[in-house]
Amino acid sequence: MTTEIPKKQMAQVIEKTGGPLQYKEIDVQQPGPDEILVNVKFSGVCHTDLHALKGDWPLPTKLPLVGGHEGAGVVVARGELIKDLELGDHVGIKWINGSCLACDFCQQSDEPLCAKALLSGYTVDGSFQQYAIAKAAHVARIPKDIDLAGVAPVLCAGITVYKGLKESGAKPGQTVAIVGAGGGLGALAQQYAKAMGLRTIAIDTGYDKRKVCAELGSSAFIDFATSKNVVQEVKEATEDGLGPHAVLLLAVSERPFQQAAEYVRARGSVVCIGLPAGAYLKAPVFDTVIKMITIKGSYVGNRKDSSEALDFYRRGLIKFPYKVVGLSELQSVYELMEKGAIAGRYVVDTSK
Ligand code: 8ID
Ligand code: ZN
Ligand code: ZN
Repeated sequence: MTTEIPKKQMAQVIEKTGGPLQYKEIDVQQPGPDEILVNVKFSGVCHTDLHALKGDWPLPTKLPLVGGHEGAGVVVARGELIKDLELGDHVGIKWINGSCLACDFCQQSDEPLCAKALLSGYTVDGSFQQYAIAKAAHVARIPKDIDLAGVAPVLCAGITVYKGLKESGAKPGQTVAIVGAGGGLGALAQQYAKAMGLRTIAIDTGYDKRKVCAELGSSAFIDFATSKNVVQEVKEATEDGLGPHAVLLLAVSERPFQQAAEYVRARGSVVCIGLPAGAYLKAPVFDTVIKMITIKGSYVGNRKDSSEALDFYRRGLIKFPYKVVGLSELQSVYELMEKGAIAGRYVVDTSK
């Protein structure tokens, strides 16, 4: 069952780790029995895509690789087993492209922990191409009244920070410190937190990010590059001076991972989400014990987290700054990202 699908398409291809990226014509693949072919319209650019290009993590990527895992598009072909998706339906390609659905983790809806999980734009080709393959069971179902460019960053950044906020245990009225607040995940985190009734303190650097964070609703902005004492300033930014109830670590540098335990409130939680290359966590044992701090990791979200995160967006609760550029310009987006010069998210339009 197919509509008219070209044999060739444009894609951004990584031939070898470290790059360069090659914008070129490649074949359009055919979906297997449990897969769909998605005509990707827009794809968000996550810092994970840059980590994949640079080979930052102790997990090899497939090569050659088409990156991208925030792909929003339209179903144009489906495998013979697929009954619950129609041609023309809008779907989202997420980081978790597929999982076994049978292992101990999958049975408990912890699909990201599945040892056989397929990762879009990492172990399988992702959304920086016009036609991408995804397992039908895992694609996000996107209602047709949602704009595809704006929802693209929700498909990784949105789901991830929404899950991270849930994992933090912070309750309505409490305060969460968002570290890396001016970046893609950070911008969305402030909006999800607000929608969940939480207060936020933003930590990042520079005028643009300060401005963006104020617009997104954070009550304070701490500039990590100019602050004389980040720990003290974060504590002082909470109403009673006792520090935030939770910390979401979204930064792509190690330093804040060594700092958060010092300013989180007693009984509070530190949630690690950012994945700086080769980084280690550090916390004083004494403070961790006598403050009863929880330190944990949080990794994307399951299918239910995904549909909930999409629903927040659909209800108009999640607004964040994003810029749309052509897929052909991906390299220049990475250059800005490397410099930390992106406030919010870039989204690529695969038709340009
Ligand atoms: O499931 C997961 N755990 C998951 C999902 C998606 C993404 C993890 N990630 C990871 C990415 O791989 C990346 O390592 O989250 C990290 C953030 O992704 P992003 O938001 O897409 O990156 P960005 O837009 O470049 O934002 C990073 C921000 O961190 C700030 C930068 O200024 C930038 O705004 N930052 C840095 I670098 N050092 C900082 C510091 N010391 C800092 N902010 C505060 N304090
Ligand atoms: Zn991502
Ligand atoms: Zn599994």
